[in-house]
Amino acid sequence: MKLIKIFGLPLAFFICMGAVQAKELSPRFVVADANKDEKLSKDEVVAFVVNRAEKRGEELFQKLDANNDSSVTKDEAKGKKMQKMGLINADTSNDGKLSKDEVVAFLEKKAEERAGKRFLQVDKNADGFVTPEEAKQAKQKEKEKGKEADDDTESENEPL
Ligand SMILES: [Ca+2]
Ligand SMILES: [Ca+2]
Ligand SMILES: [Ca+2]
Repeated sequence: MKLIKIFGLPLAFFICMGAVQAKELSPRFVVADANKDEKLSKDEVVAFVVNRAEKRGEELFQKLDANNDSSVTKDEAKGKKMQKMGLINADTSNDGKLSKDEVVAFLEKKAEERAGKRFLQVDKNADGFVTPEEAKQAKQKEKEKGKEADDDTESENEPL
């Protein structure tokens, strides 16, 4: 009997914790919040989007590299989407081809810039942290405006 009492309490405790955690945090917010203080610092946001951009860059590169020779020529990168993303500018070595590193670096840089700008917009009280409430407000505002993300692949990187 004593044993049941001892183990009964922690169980109730965990159930309570579960209820607390059911607060509305988007899954991305939770992942991005590296130190789990339920606020996002700019560093956390940037780290999150850069990490995603890296994965996305690798996938994108594989898709673009039609003949699998580990470089993407201008022909291979000619699609509309590439132009929209400005990927042609990713050729930092100026050899007319894109390497995987160039594609990844390009997407990372873009993601970082975007995240920095967006962070300033979302952090309404400018205390350097985005709270779940601030993130929610920003989302709602966008919904009201009926604003569609201009690039679907970019919006999916947004933790805010
Ligand atoms: Ca945090
Ligand atoms: Ca190049
Ligand atoms: Ca804030």
